[in-house]
Amino acid sequence: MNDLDFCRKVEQCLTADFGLERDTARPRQIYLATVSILRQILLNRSLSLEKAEETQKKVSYLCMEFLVGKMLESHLRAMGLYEDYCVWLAEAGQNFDAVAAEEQDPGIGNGGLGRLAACFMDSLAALDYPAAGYSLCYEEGLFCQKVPGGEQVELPDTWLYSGEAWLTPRDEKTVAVRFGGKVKETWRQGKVSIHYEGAYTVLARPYDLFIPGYHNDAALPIHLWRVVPEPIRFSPDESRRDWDEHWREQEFYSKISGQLYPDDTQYEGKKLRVCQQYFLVSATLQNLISAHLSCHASLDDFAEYNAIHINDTHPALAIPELMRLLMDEHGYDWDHAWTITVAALSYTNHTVMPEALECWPRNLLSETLPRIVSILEEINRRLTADLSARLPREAKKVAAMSLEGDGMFRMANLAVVGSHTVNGVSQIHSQILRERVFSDFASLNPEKFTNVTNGIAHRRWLCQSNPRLTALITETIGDGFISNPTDLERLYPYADNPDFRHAFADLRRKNKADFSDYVAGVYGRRPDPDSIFDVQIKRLHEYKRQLLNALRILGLYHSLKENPEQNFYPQTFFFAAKAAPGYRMAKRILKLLWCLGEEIARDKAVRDRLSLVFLPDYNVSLAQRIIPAADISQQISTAGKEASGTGNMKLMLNGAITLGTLDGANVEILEAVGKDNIFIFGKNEKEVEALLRAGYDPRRYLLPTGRPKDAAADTAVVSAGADVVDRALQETLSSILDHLEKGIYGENFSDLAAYLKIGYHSAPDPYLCLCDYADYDRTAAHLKRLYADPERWFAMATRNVAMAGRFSSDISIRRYAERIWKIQPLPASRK
Ligand code: 26W
Repeated sequence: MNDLDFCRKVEQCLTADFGLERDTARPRQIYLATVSILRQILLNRSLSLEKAEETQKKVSYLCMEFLVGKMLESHLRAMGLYEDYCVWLAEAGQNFDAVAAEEQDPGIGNGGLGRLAACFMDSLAALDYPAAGYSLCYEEGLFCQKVPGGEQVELPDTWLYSGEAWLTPRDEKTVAVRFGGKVKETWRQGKVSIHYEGAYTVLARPYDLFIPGYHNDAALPIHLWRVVPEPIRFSPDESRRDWDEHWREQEFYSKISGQLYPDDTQYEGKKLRVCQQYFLVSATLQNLISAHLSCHASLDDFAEYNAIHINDTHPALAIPELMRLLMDEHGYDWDHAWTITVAALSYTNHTVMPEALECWPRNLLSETLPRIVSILEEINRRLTADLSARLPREAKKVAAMSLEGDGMFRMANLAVVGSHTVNGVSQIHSQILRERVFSDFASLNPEKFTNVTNGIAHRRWLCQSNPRLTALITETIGDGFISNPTDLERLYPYADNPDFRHAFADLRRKNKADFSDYVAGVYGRRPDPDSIFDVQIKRLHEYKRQLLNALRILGLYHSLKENPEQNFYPQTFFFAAKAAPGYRMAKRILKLLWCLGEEIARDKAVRDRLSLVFLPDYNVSLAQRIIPAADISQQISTAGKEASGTGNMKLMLNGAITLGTLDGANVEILEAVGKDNIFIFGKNEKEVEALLRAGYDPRRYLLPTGRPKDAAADTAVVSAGADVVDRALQETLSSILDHLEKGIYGENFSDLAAYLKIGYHSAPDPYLCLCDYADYDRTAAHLKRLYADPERWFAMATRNVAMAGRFSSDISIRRYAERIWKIQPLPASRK
């Protein structure tokens, strides 16, 4: 379809669906009509893809989250319709931004994991691989965040108000998923047949969201499963039904696709989470099996045509569920079913934090998924028998590798055992998986473990969100990088070209002014675009150490108060972050950031040089606005804790300079740009481990209590493990902690001071804020001094952009396709 046809169709849709003309229609109706036509085009494309896929292996990417971001502009751009569509709107006196503003950012994801899944769909489509995403069609996404008075308030994210327009219900693909009840096994001639008594059946219907390829004919579906009520037919069975029980169950199971990550602190919440996970995997596998059988004689070759990818442990029940379907519904014996299952499945671990190594209580699984429990037990019986034979004198090791322990089923062990390949998401993270988290499995089966470093959709994170930089790059090296991201390396020599650097500096200044205007419009205060924009944007978590950043800002504040005449380049610190609703410490840190911002903003003596802006409701759209305006990218996690990070890549791609630890993909960014173009500080992963093992005592970094400040000699030096702690550092940190205790903007933060000093649950701050402070402060100060030399700064920025191509998700996806999924792009002949 050409662009004119497209615009004409939108016009026809406006008339047919709403009885409106393009010049009188409201933006919402134009938005709905445009999305409706885009959806029809993409549905048609994807149907032809389904046909092509019959003869080729495809990947199914299972993930509890897909943080796709707004789609109107990105889809129009990918489909080559954007420019003409804007002109067409303008001719009718309409404006693209007003139409685009009708789209809410769909918050159907938490953070890194969900955004990665969305970037991967973009690249799979751009590279024309046969693929589909699978997730749930949540009625509510992750909460919308408000922060009145610095307290996080969580409002429901009703993304479907504008998001529903993108969805195509695929009624014909509806399947049934069973929960609860009792399972009866009947054995006849060595074969088992399974009957369910009193199980509750939930219908799952996919609502498809399509992702177009970049300037090609691809349209990949993300199938979002939604609960639909089962039709009740009058039959003798129905008349015997216990209706009260039925309504109770219906109320519970109708919530399966209600909300992303419901609170699971209580039993009911845990049960709901398990049901969500099983609902996703059961519906998905049934869908894949029936698609396979529609064009193949049997499931013997299922794994030759299907690569099924488990993202984090959330969809790990795909392993026993595929076994169940193969054995109970399709008559396979155990060994054959197991061979098919392991050959089809692969698993990515996305974090080493304990919350992702999910464990489900045995009683909960037995009550909810009785047949799955019997399969898990059998997998485990065979696993532990095999391990005991191979490791005869290592009962402890075998117990640690078992799928069951302490009354829990361990999903991470299950995911490792039931997959042919396990990968981490950066070099250092994959190494930690091999050496620590899954070391016992890796020593038995080293070839199972590999690495694929994460990547980002550079077409969204550069071409779409930073049009000025994209224009400069295109003028300089052409537009080849849009399809071949490593072409950006041709920009490298321009780091030494003053004209290029000045043009870069100019456009950064404009991006900063635009962002300041946006902040002023939405939040009331206008940041100074001539100050350094120093950015930390990510989920709020102790290991990401927003607290360390806050401590340093307090340090700068004190120093400005004590020495107002100092030469201090104005600096604005931006934070944006959501805290998990039940995460008390994260909410306290958020409150500290907010209070500190307010206190500084009211201090006339410093506010022109130092400010802290907390931007509420961090989401993809806000990231797209702030990243092109960032000068400094803070990636300061405790080494060993951040699996990869992808914000670090997005900021680098836009020319921000990283201030970070040797963690996650920072390690590879350092490798790419060299140590003169990235600023690394702090303990490395091995040192962190050693220090925590030896016992970390944060009080070493503080003045001894009970001693007046000036009683000790100025030059006193205290040893803190391998560190040398001088008295000036102790004074700085003690006065920062005193300030927390005295209160900031009327709020007392003694709890945070105590956490840093003595910790809670009797363990001192495991994220080592005080320990890394001195090196952080030194490195940040050095980086800041460089900002005063724009020639040097924009040379570094240029090198960062030039070397960011290797972090495009196009590169990651090619690796997954070649090394793990063994899939090929669709042949050009399909068109
Ligand atoms: C509530 C349960 C839960 C637990 C873990 C929900 C979501 C998770 C995710 C696995 C956490 C996550 O998003 N991890 C991030 O994944 C990114 C993509 O691989 C990495 O870049 C980040 O480093 C990692 O924190």
